[in-house]
Amino acid sequence: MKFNKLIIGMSLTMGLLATATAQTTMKISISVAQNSHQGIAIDTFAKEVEKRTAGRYKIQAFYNGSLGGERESIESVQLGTQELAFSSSGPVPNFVPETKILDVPFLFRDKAHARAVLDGPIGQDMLAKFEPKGFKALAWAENGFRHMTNSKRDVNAPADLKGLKMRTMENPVHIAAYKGLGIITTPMAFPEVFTALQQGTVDGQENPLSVIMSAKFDQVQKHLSLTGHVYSPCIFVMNKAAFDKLSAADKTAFVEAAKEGAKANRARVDQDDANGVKELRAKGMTVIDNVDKAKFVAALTTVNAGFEKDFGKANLDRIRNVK
Ligand code: EAX
Repeated sequence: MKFNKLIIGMSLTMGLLATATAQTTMKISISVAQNSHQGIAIDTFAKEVEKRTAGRYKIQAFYNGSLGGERESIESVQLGTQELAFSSSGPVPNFVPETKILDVPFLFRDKAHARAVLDGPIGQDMLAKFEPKGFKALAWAENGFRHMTNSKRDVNAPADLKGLKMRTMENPVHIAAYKGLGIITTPMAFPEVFTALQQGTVDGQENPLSVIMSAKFDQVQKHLSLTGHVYSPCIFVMNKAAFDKLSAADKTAFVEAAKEGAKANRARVDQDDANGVKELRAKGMTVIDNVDKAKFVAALTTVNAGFEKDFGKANLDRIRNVK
């Protein structure tokens, strides 16, 4: 009798111990290198989740599109084969159409404006739009302002873009806008871009300095123009069912960890924007840093009229008017 009690007592203790140390591992991925503004975002997130859940949750990070490009990783999150992803907003409208408005060219004045919109009511309302689609959107972060690179010529004005074949993201707003600028658009997943540039399948691409540097596009592109034509948001997305399974305290831990990741991400984008031109020039790129943006805005008049019709002028103005 005594012995039985001992056995029961021991198994109970072992069971409790097992529960106390049980660790759940979740995957998160990015399409760019670890040494980047996105790498620091997910590495910070992983560290913060582990810290805030006392190690009960471990985040396994995958870099360089090793789990697929952004569209694929978001799809995996929606299906639940991967719990988390960090992605640009590029392919997101294919899942959550409401986000399309964020990628309208020349919508944001600067990063401070974009960050204020995303962290304010407009951005926060948009996070809720992910839920009916099977996602929990944890926090906004960013790539930064996108600029154009190519292997053919200096781009000072829209006329210089005529006939350039450029890789674009799989985003309908980008594709419409770049066509409007005279570019021959080739939508392609990010992991294929370096090779496409190297082999001349496309002449150019557009991305923020953070991405251009971490992807080493300077090795395959000669001309960079600081067009800043589109602000590129990023987002931490999680499979909704996986999020819903968390305790209330762990839910908060995941959201706060994502906010910390976003903070580290934005600080790195600022740093890359501050150093990027000098670094890329040192690596041999020709950088046009006095692009006449008004000419690009003017070239987009027709396209922008279409966007105003599609998204509603009031909605665009609501974003533009955020101080
Ligand atoms: O998020 O596809 C792109 O050009 C993105 O900007 C890149 O994957 C980083």
